[in-house]
Amino acid sequence: MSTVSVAAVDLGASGGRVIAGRVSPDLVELHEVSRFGNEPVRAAGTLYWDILRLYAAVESGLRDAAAGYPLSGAGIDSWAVDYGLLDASGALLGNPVHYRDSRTDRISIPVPAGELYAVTGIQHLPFNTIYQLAAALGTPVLDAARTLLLIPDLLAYWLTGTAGAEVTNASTTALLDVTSRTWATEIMERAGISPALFPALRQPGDVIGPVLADGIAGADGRPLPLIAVGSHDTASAVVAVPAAGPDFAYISSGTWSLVGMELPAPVLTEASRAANFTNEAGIDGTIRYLRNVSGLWLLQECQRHWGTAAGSLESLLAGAAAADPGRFVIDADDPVFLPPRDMPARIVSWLAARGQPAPSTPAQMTRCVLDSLALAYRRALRDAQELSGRHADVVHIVGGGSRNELLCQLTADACGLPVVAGPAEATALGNVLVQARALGAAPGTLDGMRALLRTCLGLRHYMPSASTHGWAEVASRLR
Ligand code: LFR
Repeated sequence: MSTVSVAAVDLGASGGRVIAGRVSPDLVELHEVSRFGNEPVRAAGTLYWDILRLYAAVESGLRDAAAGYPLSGAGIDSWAVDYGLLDASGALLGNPVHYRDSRTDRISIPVPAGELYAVTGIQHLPFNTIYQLAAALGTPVLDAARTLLLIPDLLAYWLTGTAGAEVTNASTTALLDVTSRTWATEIMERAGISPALFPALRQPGDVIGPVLADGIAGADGRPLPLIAVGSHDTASAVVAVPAAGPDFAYISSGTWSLVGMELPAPVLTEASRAANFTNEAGIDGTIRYLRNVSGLWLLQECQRHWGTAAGSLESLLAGAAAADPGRFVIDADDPVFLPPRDMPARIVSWLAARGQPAPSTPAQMTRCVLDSLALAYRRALRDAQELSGRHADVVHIVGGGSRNELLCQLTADACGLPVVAGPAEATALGNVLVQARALGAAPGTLDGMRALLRTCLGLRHYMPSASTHGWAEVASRLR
């Protein structure tokens, strides 16, 4: 194995980055090349992604990466479910709509939930692609559409001219058969969605094509291959969970918390559907068996509402650490917390509707959010183990939330399990490693890639503290 440099484009709901990664047999290093915002735009009542602005930032970040590093590949990951539609000439039909837009409120499809789950294994989230398309049925835009591309695939199309659908992200549409890992055309037809919209599937590690944009070349001026990675950001993050054995659970902690386990096969039982667990396609045929918990979004939206007056994140967390534990808890999974705007008021009214007192300071509110998240993790991890029949003896927290020491400790306490925190850069690391593996510079198996990460990452460990029994009482308040 030699040393390679690759560029990882990682787009999240609030910002994106281009990162250069260098991988050798005993080292993985990341260097941030550029960082940019991702501000959705509301126009005439619809919430859109500003996709051309994002594309411009991706192109310019890749240009800088190519100028600074001898690149052998580039790969793109982003949030899931959202898409752009192309007309017969390949032109984009309108801006992609944001998954937090209200157009999918109260949308239903003519496929019974049990049948949909048995085929796709996807939990019910109102914004799944299948519901977004159901909401768009009969609109001129959908009528004119000939190709649907999920966000990373759309950017890849603009960079290379090649259309395709990377399978880990395709699984989040609820239009993929999770058992055969092929498009679920029968489900599409029953939902009134044309199967012709969906391009051929590609696998992580496949070369999509050379980047055609000016000024983006590989080492020595050679064409730069764009390589498919786990293009769903969560799939890339799970690659970089530095687990040493099979008995682990993970929390990919960012705007969302994705809480679950890695399984060899999907769990498609009625009990699993009722518990709203998802079976997303992972790397190397694995299943990401998890539940979406409304992660640090709750706190980010509170902070957006408070503005700078409430102080920095550090001061809020210090205040939260000193606040009374377990005093205020909400059900972080309640869909009322999905849309943007005035989160503190929504939390207060959620508690008031249940006759419970509400936090009155930002520090108390922050504690309420963190306690509620820890409680939701406890619930999800218990359910995941019970429904899958597998056992976890450690919880890995990866992503930006792994830096939040209070949340890590509360998670250890609430779950009664040791927590290993890090890497915070899991998504970029997973993106980089899957490219490096395709180029022959990283270990060939998930276990091997994780072992490599363990040798070069500083991880933090949290043990459950003696007071974990208090969580049963806190949990009982939500029933
Ligand atoms: C996390 C994530 C989740 C997905 C949500 C919406 O960034 O990709 O996995 O459910 O965003 O796409």
